[in-house]
Amino acid sequence: MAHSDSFIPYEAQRISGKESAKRSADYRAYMDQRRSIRFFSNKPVSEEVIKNLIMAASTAPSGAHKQPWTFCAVSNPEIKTAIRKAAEEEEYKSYHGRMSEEWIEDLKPFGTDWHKEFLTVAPWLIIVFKKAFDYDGEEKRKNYYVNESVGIAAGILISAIHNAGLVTLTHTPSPMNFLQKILERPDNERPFLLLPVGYPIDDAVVPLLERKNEQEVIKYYK
Ligand code: IYR
Repeated sequence: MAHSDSFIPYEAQRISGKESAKRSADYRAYMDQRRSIRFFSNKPVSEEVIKNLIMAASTAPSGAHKQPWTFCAVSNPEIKTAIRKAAEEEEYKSYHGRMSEEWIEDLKPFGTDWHKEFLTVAPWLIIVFKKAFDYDGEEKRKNYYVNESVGIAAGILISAIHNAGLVTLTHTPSPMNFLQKILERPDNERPFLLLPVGYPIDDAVVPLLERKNEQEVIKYYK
């Protein structure tokens, strides 16, 4: 195998099979409590917490370890207002003609519409950008498996948010180039996902949904 000259020993966790079984069951149950929330409180969340969530996400594996992501953490009210205004303009057009009838029908159980109040109410918006390529000075450097890498980082971020007792929602206004403009990101960065982060209001509700069961999602080949 080709070798880097800088390999270091891996510190394995060395836990027993029994402990693995317990931890996996606990984590499964814990993650099963996660829900996408649309009703945010304006209760503040510290910058330290946001930093930890993002740096946990940034541990994600990535193609050739290029770490092709930037996370914009927005608490500035004027910027949140600008994002909400632009997102609602796009969403209005989507809900009034751009989305297919099937799509509108599929969204009925969630009660969503073009209003995106959470974009100004939640204390933080994290906007995940994918880096199509990187700049090394003037020179362009390739990134690999960018969508996969950034998708994995977003998944870890969502898990970290839940673990911190906070809630989020994967919001994908479409098209979302306006985020690149408002946040003045360079031309190698494209918006990937927008996550409001905060606490739910006391009387927040979520749609009654069922998750697919083991038989539906796992096909064993033993
Ligand atoms: N982006 C729109 C529509 C929307 C699409 C899907 I797929 C959802 O699961 C939820 C909403 C919006 O944010 O309202």
